[in-house]
Amino acid sequence: MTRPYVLHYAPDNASLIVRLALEEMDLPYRTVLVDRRNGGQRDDAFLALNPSGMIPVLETQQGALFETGAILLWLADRHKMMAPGVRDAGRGDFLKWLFFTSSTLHADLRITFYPGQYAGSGPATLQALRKKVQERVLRHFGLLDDAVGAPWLGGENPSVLDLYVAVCARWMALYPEEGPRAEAQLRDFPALYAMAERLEARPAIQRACAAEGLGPHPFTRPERPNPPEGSAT
Ligand SMILES: N[C@@H](CCC(=O)N[C@@H](CS)C(=O)NCC(=O)O)C(=O)O
Repeated sequence: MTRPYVLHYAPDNASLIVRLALEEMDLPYRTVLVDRRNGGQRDDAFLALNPSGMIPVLETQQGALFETGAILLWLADRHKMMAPGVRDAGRGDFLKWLFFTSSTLHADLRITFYPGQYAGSGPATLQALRKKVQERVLRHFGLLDDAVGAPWLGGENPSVLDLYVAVCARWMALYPEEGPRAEAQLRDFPALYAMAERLEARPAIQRACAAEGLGPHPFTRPERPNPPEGSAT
């Protein structure tokens, strides 16, 4: 019998994207909460799974996987769902935007969430860094908006890329909890907004979001999470 996957998660963290994929693919999994309030992602037990100390980790029969984009691609390829196959016409475009989302959009968003990990500690320096990077983030969403196919980012079917971009848009609207946030909403990107609206109507997405207390419109009208356990930060 196949063992269930084990998702190490915190509510509304990057693990959410993996949970959305697991629910959409209808794969068996259980979750282990990482206690963010007490820095659980830096515990020895967690570091043994992901030495970079970042959430998510997905335990699989091939060992512990980390990096959101890698996990999404691994699941999609292994289960032949939610991504064009290696020989499909849309594969190149899919990979290009998946890597853009992971290594450019998500990486830049991280700087706005944790500016202290990237620059000196003075409040003015951190605010200036955040502002600069938020401008970049808006440009990235603009590029993705232009790239949206019909009706999904990858064309006719929803892919893990749609999940990744929708969650990044949610975070842009909600975080950082304090300090200036990006001066844009998903509504400013009409093709992405329409994609996100379709996504949040899907039962699997609603199940995953309910499990983390994200409200009925997690992407188009995002609210602060009210999770049954744990905390986002
Ligand atoms: N490149 C990583 C980024 C993951 C990431 O930023 N995780 C956040 C939670 S959403 C985290 O672990 N933050 C805690 C920290 O950086 O100390 C990935 O794609 O998985």
